[in-house]
Amino acid sequence: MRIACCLDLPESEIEAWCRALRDALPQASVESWRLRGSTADYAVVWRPSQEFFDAQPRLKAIFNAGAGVDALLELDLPPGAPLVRLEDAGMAEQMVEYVTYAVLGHFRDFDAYEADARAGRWNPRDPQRKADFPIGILGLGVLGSRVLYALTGLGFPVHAWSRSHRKHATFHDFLRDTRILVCMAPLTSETRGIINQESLALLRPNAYLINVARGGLVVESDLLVAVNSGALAGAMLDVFGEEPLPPEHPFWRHPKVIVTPHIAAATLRDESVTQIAEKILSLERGEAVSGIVEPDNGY
Ligand code: NDP
Ligand code: OXD
Repeated sequence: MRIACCLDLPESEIEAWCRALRDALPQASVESWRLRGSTADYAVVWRPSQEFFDAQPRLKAIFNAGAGVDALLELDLPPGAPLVRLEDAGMAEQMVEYVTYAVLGHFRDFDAYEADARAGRWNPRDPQRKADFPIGILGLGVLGSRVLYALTGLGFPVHAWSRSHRKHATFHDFLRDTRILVCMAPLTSETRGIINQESLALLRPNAYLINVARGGLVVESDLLVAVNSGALAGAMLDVFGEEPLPPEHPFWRHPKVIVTPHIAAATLRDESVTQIAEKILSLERGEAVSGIVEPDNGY
Protein backbone atom coordinates (compact mmCIF):
# COMPACT_ATOMS: atom_id res chain seq x y z
CA MET A 1 0.00 0.00 0.00
CA ARG A 2 1.42 3.40 -0.99
CA ILE A 3 0.52 6.64 0.75
CA ALA A 4 1.48 10.05 -0.63
CA CYS A 5 1.61 13.06 1.67
CA CYS A 6 1.04 16.34 -0.13
CA LEU A 7 1.06 18.86 2.68
CA ASP A 8 1.57 22.58 2.41
CA LEU A 9 3.85 22.59 5.44
CA PRO A 10 7.57 23.11 6.11
CA GLU A 11 9.70 20.16 5.00
CA SER A 12 10.48 19.07 8.57
CA GLU A 13 6.77 18.88 9.42
CA ILE A 14 5.99 16.91 6.28
CA GLU A 15 8.67 14.43 7.32
CA ALA A 16 7.13 14.23 10.80
CA TRP A 17 3.72 13.38 9.25
CA CYS A 18 5.32 10.71 7.06
CA ARG A 19 7.13 9.19 10.05
CA ALA A 20 3.94 9.17 12.13
CA LEU A 21 2.04 7.47 9.28
CA ARG A 22 4.82 4.87 8.87
CA ASP A 23 4.65 4.14 12.62
CA ALA A 24 0.86 3.75 12.48
CA LEU A 25 0.90 1.69 9.25
CA PRO A 26 4.19 -0.25 9.14
CA GLN A 27 2.97 -2.24 6.12
CA ALA A 28 2.61 0.94 4.03
CA SER A 29 5.14 2.82 1.96
CA VAL A 30 4.69 6.48 2.90
CA GLU A 31 6.32 9.25 0.91
CA SER A 32 6.22 12.99 0.75
CA TRP A 33 4.97 13.89 -2.71
CA ARG A 34 7.11 16.33 -4.58
CA LEU A 35 6.70 17.33 -8.18
CA ARG A 36 5.86 14.27 -10.29
CA GLY A 37 6.30 11.83 -7.42
CA SER A 38 5.07 8.27 -7.67
CA THR A 39 1.41 7.29 -7.77
CA ALA A 40 -0.26 6.22 -4.55
CA ASP A 41 -3.28 4.33 -3.21
CA TYR A 42 -4.09 6.91 -0.55
CA ALA A 43 -3.35 10.63 -0.30
CA VAL A 44 -3.02 12.70 2.85
CA VAL A 45 -3.33 16.33 1.86
CA TRP A 46 -3.34 19.84 3.22
CA ARG A 47 -3.80 22.63 0.66
CA PRO A 48 -2.54 20.41 -2.20
CA SER A 49 -2.00 21.61 -5.75
CA GLN A 50 -4.06 20.52 -8.76
CA GLU A 51 -0.77 19.14 -10.12
CA PHE A 52 -0.73 16.56 -7.34
CA PHE A 53 -4.15 15.16 -8.24
CA ASP A 54 -3.36 15.26 -11.96
CA ALA A 55 -0.47 12.89 -11.22
CA GLN A 56 -2.57 10.47 -9.11
CA PRO A 57 -4.68 8.24 -11.37
CA ARG A 58 -5.33 5.38 -8.94
CA LEU A 59 -6.20 6.90 -5.57
CA LYS A 60 -8.60 4.84 -3.43
CA ALA A 61 -9.27 7.73 -1.04
CA ILE A 62 -8.11 11.25 -0.21
CA PHE A 63 -7.68 12.26 3.44
CA ASN A 64 -7.80 15.98 4.23
CA ALA A 65 -5.64 16.96 7.21
CA GLY A 66 -8.35 19.36 8.33
CA ALA A 67 -12.11 19.58 8.87
CA GLY A 68 -13.01 22.17 6.23
CA VAL A 69 -12.88 21.07 2.59
CA ASP A 70 -14.07 24.22 0.80
CA ALA A 71 -10.68 24.90 -0.84
CA LEU A 72 -10.23 21.24 -1.85
CA LEU A 73 -13.61 21.11 -3.54
CA GLU A 74 -12.48 23.92 -5.85
CA LEU A 75 -9.94 21.51 -7.36
CA ASP A 76 -10.58 18.86 -9.97
CA LEU A 77 -10.49 15.75 -7.75
CA PRO A 78 -10.12 12.24 -9.18
CA PRO A 79 -13.57 10.70 -9.63
CA GLY A 80 -14.24 7.61 -7.55
CA ALA A 81 -11.84 8.48 -4.72
CA PRO A 82 -13.87 9.53 -1.67
CA LEU A 83 -12.69 12.67 0.09
CA VAL A 84 -12.49 12.09 3.85
CA ARG A 85 -12.19 14.97 6.29
CA LEU A 86 -10.94 15.02 9.86
CA GLU A 87 -13.64 14.47 12.48
CA ASP A 88 -12.66 16.17 15.73
CA ALA A 89 -9.18 14.58 16.09
CA GLY A 90 -8.51 16.99 18.96
CA MET A 91 -10.11 20.04 17.32
CA ALA A 92 -13.41 19.99 19.27
CA GLU A 93 -11.67 20.64 22.59
CA GLN A 94 -9.80 23.58 21.07
CA MET A 95 -13.01 24.97 19.58
CA VAL A 96 -14.68 24.74 22.99
CA GLU A 97 -11.78 26.66 24.54
CA TYR A 98 -11.81 29.36 21.86
CA VAL A 99 -15.56 29.95 21.78
CA THR A 100 -15.86 29.82 25.58
CA TYR A 101 -13.12 32.45 25.85
CA ALA A 102 -14.87 34.65 23.29
CA VAL A 103 -18.30 34.30 24.91
CA LEU A 104 -17.05 34.95 28.44
CA GLY A 105 -14.77 37.78 27.33
CA HIS A 106 -17.79 39.55 25.90
CA PHE A 107 -20.36 38.56 28.55
CA ARG A 108 -18.09 39.56 31.47
CA ASP A 109 -16.84 42.75 29.72
CA PHE A 110 -13.24 41.57 29.96
CA ASP A 111 -12.34 43.45 26.76
CA ALA A 112 -13.63 46.68 28.23
CA TYR A 113 -11.82 46.04 31.53
CA GLU A 114 -8.60 45.49 29.60
CA ALA A 115 -9.00 48.89 27.95
CA ASP A 116 -9.85 50.40 31.37
CA ALA A 117 -6.74 48.87 32.88
CA ARG A 118 -4.54 50.31 30.15
CA ALA A 119 -6.05 53.73 30.81
CA GLY A 120 -5.75 53.37 34.61
CA ARG A 121 -9.56 53.51 35.04
CA TRP A 122 -11.30 51.80 38.00
CA ASN A 123 -14.71 51.27 36.48
CA PRO A 124 -16.82 48.36 37.77
CA ARG A 125 -19.83 47.52 35.59
CA ASP A 126 -23.16 46.01 36.64
CA PRO A 127 -23.34 42.22 36.46
CA GLN A 128 -25.33 40.83 33.53
CA ARG A 129 -27.73 37.89 33.32
CA LYS A 130 -26.90 34.92 31.11
CA ALA A 131 -30.59 34.70 30.27
CA ASP A 132 -30.14 38.00 28.38
CA PHE A 133 -27.36 36.51 26.21
CA PRO A 134 -28.98 33.74 24.15
CA ILE A 135 -26.34 32.09 21.98
CA GLY A 136 -27.10 30.87 18.46
CA ILE A 137 -24.74 28.35 16.88
CA LEU A 138 -24.84 28.24 13.09
CA GLY A 139 -23.70 24.70 12.18
CA LEU A 140 -24.20 21.84 14.62
CA GLY A 141 -21.75 19.23 13.38
CA VAL A 142 -18.83 17.49 15.03
CA LEU A 143 -17.40 20.76 16.39
CA GLY A 144 -20.56 22.84 16.82
CA SER A 145 -22.30 20.21 18.93
CA ARG A 146 -19.37 20.07 21.38
CA VAL A 147 -19.46 23.87 21.68
CA LEU A 148 -23.22 23.80 22.27
CA TYR A 149 -22.76 21.27 25.06
CA ALA A 150 -20.01 23.32 26.74
CA LEU A 151 -21.89 26.64 26.59
CA THR A 152 -25.08 25.01 27.86
CA GLY A 153 -23.03 23.66 30.76
CA LEU A 154 -21.95 27.22 31.58
CA GLY A 155 -25.60 28.18 31.97
CA PHE A 156 -26.22 30.12 28.74
CA PRO A 157 -29.40 29.58 26.76
CA VAL A 158 -28.08 28.00 23.55
CA HIS A 159 -29.86 27.08 20.33
CA ALA A 160 -28.59 26.00 16.93
CA TRP A 161 -29.37 26.13 13.23
CA SER A 162 -28.08 23.53 10.83
CA ARG A 163 -29.39 21.87 7.69
CA SER A 164 -30.99 19.03 9.63
CA HIS A 165 -31.49 20.50 13.14
CA ARG A 166 -33.80 23.48 13.42
CA LYS A 167 -35.64 24.51 16.57
CA HIS A 168 -36.84 27.71 14.90
CA ALA A 169 -39.22 27.80 11.98
CA THR A 170 -36.95 30.01 9.87
CA PHE A 171 -33.35 31.21 9.78
CA HIS A 172 -34.65 34.71 10.47
CA ASP A 173 -36.39 33.49 13.64
CA PHE A 174 -33.13 31.83 14.71
CA LEU A 175 -31.30 35.14 14.25
CA ARG A 176 -33.99 37.17 16.05
CA ASP A 177 -33.54 34.89 19.06
CA THR A 178 -29.75 35.28 19.09
CA ARG A 179 -27.52 37.76 20.92
CA ILE A 180 -24.20 35.95 20.50
CA LEU A 181 -23.91 34.35 17.06
CA VAL A 182 -21.25 31.63 16.67
CA CYS A 183 -20.50 30.59 13.07
CA MET A 184 -19.49 26.92 12.88
CA ALA A 185 -20.89 25.89 9.47
CA PRO A 186 -18.72 25.00 6.47
CA LEU A 187 -18.22 27.38 3.57
CA THR A 188 -20.53 26.19 0.79
CA SER A 189 -22.59 27.81 -1.94
CA GLU A 190 -25.42 28.02 0.63
CA THR A 191 -23.41 29.61 3.44
CA ARG A 192 -21.22 32.03 1.47
CA GLY A 193 -22.17 35.54 2.60
CA ILE A 194 -24.93 34.23 4.90
CA ILE A 195 -23.89 36.75 7.56
CA ASN A 196 -24.61 40.05 5.87
CA GLN A 197 -26.34 43.37 6.43
CA GLU A 198 -29.77 41.73 6.53
CA SER A 199 -28.88 38.87 8.88
CA LEU A 200 -26.84 41.09 11.22
CA ALA A 201 -29.78 43.49 11.48
CA LEU A 202 -32.05 40.67 12.67
CA LEU A 203 -29.89 39.78 15.68
CA ARG A 204 -30.89 41.01 19.13
CA PRO A 205 -29.71 44.51 20.08
CA ASN A 206 -26.03 44.72 21.12
CA ALA A 207 -25.29 41.40 19.47
CA TYR A 208 -21.82 39.87 19.22
CA LEU A 209 -20.38 37.74 16.41
CA ILE A 210 -17.87 34.92 16.77
CA ASN A 211 -16.64 33.40 13.49
CA VAL A 212 -14.50 30.27 13.73
CA ALA A 213 -15.74 28.66 10.50
CA ARG A 214 -14.59 30.38 7.31
CA GLY A 215 -14.26 34.07 6.47
CA GLY A 216 -16.46 33.63 3.40
CA LEU A 217 -19.56 33.16 5.57
CA VAL A 218 -19.41 36.83 6.53
CA VAL A 219 -19.71 39.88 4.27
CA GLU A 220 -16.89 41.74 5.97
CA SER A 221 -17.88 45.19 4.70
CA ASP A 222 -21.39 44.70 6.18
CA LEU A 223 -19.88 43.58 9.48
CA LEU A 224 -17.71 46.71 9.60
CA VAL A 225 -20.72 48.95 9.01
CA ALA A 226 -22.61 47.15 11.80
CA VAL A 227 -19.82 47.52 14.39
CA ASN A 228 -19.05 51.09 13.35
CA SER A 229 -22.69 52.13 13.68
CA GLY A 230 -23.00 50.48 17.09
CA ALA A 231 -25.67 48.09 15.81
CA LEU A 232 -23.32 45.26 16.76
CA ALA A 233 -21.42 45.29 20.06
CA GLY A 234 -18.37 43.65 18.50
CA ALA A 235 -16.85 40.53 17.03
CA MET A 236 -14.13 37.96 17.61
CA LEU A 237 -12.91 36.62 14.29
CA ASP A 238 -10.51 33.75 13.58
CA VAL A 239 -11.11 33.42 9.85
CA PHE A 240 -11.20 35.92 7.00
CA GLY A 241 -11.97 36.25 3.32
CA GLU A 242 -8.27 36.80 2.71
CA GLU A 243 -5.70 35.07 4.91
CA PRO A 244 -3.34 36.25 6.23
CA LEU A 245 -5.56 39.26 6.92
CA PRO A 246 -3.90 42.12 4.98
CA PRO A 247 -2.00 44.56 7.24
CA GLU A 248 -4.16 47.50 6.16
CA HIS A 249 -7.45 45.73 6.97
CA PRO A 250 -9.60 47.82 9.37
CA PHE A 251 -10.35 44.76 11.55
CA TRP A 252 -6.78 44.77 12.88
CA ARG A 253 -7.00 47.99 14.87
CA HIS A 254 -10.76 48.12 15.39
CA PRO A 255 -11.52 48.59 19.12
CA LYS A 256 -14.58 46.33 18.91
CA VAL A 257 -13.01 43.57 16.85
CA ILE A 258 -10.63 40.88 18.13
CA VAL A 259 -8.59 39.17 15.42
CA THR A 260 -6.83 35.82 15.73
CA PRO A 261 -4.83 34.17 12.91
CA HIS A 262 -6.93 31.06 12.11
CA ILE A 263 -5.89 29.21 15.25
CA ALA A 264 -9.26 28.34 16.80
CA ALA A 265 -8.66 24.62 16.30
CA ALA A 266 -5.33 23.50 14.89
CA THR A 267 -4.80 20.12 13.26
CA LEU A 268 -3.01 17.90 15.79
CA ARG A 269 -0.65 15.56 13.96
CA ASP A 270 -0.72 12.50 16.23
CA GLU A 271 -4.50 12.49 16.75
CA SER A 272 -5.04 13.06 13.02
CA VAL A 273 -2.65 10.32 11.92
CA THR A 274 -4.31 7.86 14.31
CA GLN A 275 -7.72 8.66 12.83
CA ILE A 276 -6.52 8.52 9.21
CA ALA A 277 -4.62 5.26 9.74
CA GLU A 278 -7.68 3.61 11.31
CA LYS A 279 -9.81 4.67 8.37
CA ILE A 280 -7.28 3.41 5.82
CA LEU A 281 -7.29 0.01 7.54
CA SER A 282 -11.12 0.00 7.53
CA LEU A 283 -11.18 0.80 3.81
CA GLU A 284 -8.63 -1.93 3.11
CA ARG A 285 -10.96 -4.38 4.89
CA GLY A 286 -13.80 -3.18 2.70
CA GLU A 287 -15.60 -1.45 5.58
CA ALA A 288 -17.39 1.89 5.46
CA VAL A 289 -15.80 4.94 7.13
CA SER A 290 -17.36 8.12 8.47
CA GLY A 291 -16.37 11.66 7.52
CA ILE A 292 -16.81 11.21 3.78
CA VAL A 293 -17.51 14.54 2.11
CA GLU A 294 -20.65 14.86 0.02
CA PRO A 295 -19.41 17.03 -2.89
CA ASP A 296 -22.96 18.05 -3.87
CA ASN A 297 -23.50 19.47 -0.37
CA GLY A 298 -20.05 21.09 -0.30
CA TYR A 299 -19.07 19.56 3.05
P1 NDP B 1 -19.39 19.19 10.21
O1 NDP B 1 -19.50 18.82 8.77
O2 NDP B 1 -19.34 18.12 11.22
O3 NDP B 1 -20.60 20.14 10.60
C1 NDP B 1 -21.06 21.13 9.75
C2 NDP B 1 -22.37 21.63 10.30
O4 NDP B 1 -22.81 22.74 9.50
C3 NDP B 1 -23.48 20.57 10.23
O5 NDP B 1 -24.30 20.65 11.37
C4 NDP B 1 -24.27 20.99 8.98
O6 NDP B 1 -25.63 20.61 9.03
C5 NDP B 1 -24.14 22.49 9.09
N1 NDP B 1 -24.44 23.14 7.82
C6 NDP B 1 -23.97 22.85 6.58
N2 NDP B 1 -24.52 23.66 5.67
C7 NDP B 1 -25.36 24.47 6.35
C8 NDP B 1 -26.24 25.50 5.96
N3 NDP B 1 -26.37 25.87 4.68
N4 NDP B 1 -26.98 26.11 6.91
C9 NDP B 1 -26.88 25.73 8.21
N5 NDP B 1 -26.06 24.77 8.64
C10 NDP B 1 -25.30 24.15 7.72
O7 NDP B 1 -18.11 20.14 10.33
P2 NDP B 1 -17.21 20.42 11.61
O8 NDP B 1 -18.08 20.69 12.77
O9 NDP B 1 -16.17 19.39 11.73
O10 NDP B 1 -16.46 21.77 11.15
C11 NDP B 1 -17.21 22.93 10.84
C12 NDP B 1 -16.33 23.93 10.13
O11 NDP B 1 -15.41 24.51 11.05
C13 NDP B 1 -15.43 23.38 9.03
O12 NDP B 1 -16.14 23.22 7.83
C14 NDP B 1 -14.36 24.44 8.93
O13 NDP B 1 -14.70 25.38 7.96
C15 NDP B 1 -14.35 25.08 10.31
N6 NDP B 1 -13.11 24.86 11.02
C16 NDP B 1 -12.35 25.93 11.41
C17 NDP B 1 -11.21 25.75 12.12
C18 NDP B 1 -10.45 26.92 12.64
O14 NDP B 1 -9.34 26.74 13.18
N7 NDP B 1 -10.96 28.12 12.55
C19 NDP B 1 -10.72 24.42 12.47
C20 NDP B 1 -11.60 23.36 12.05
C21 NDP B 1 -12.74 23.58 11.34
P3 NDP B 1 -26.09 19.06 9.17
O15 NDP B 1 -25.77 18.67 10.59
O16 NDP B 1 -27.54 19.10 8.91
O17 NDP B 1 -25.28 18.30 8.16
C1 OXD C 1 -9.77 23.11 9.31
C2 OXD C 1 -9.08 24.33 9.65
O1 OXD C 1 -10.71 23.17 8.52
O2 OXD C 1 -7.99 24.25 10.24
O3 OXD C 1 -9.42 22.05 9.83
O4 OXD C 1 -9.59 25.42 9.39
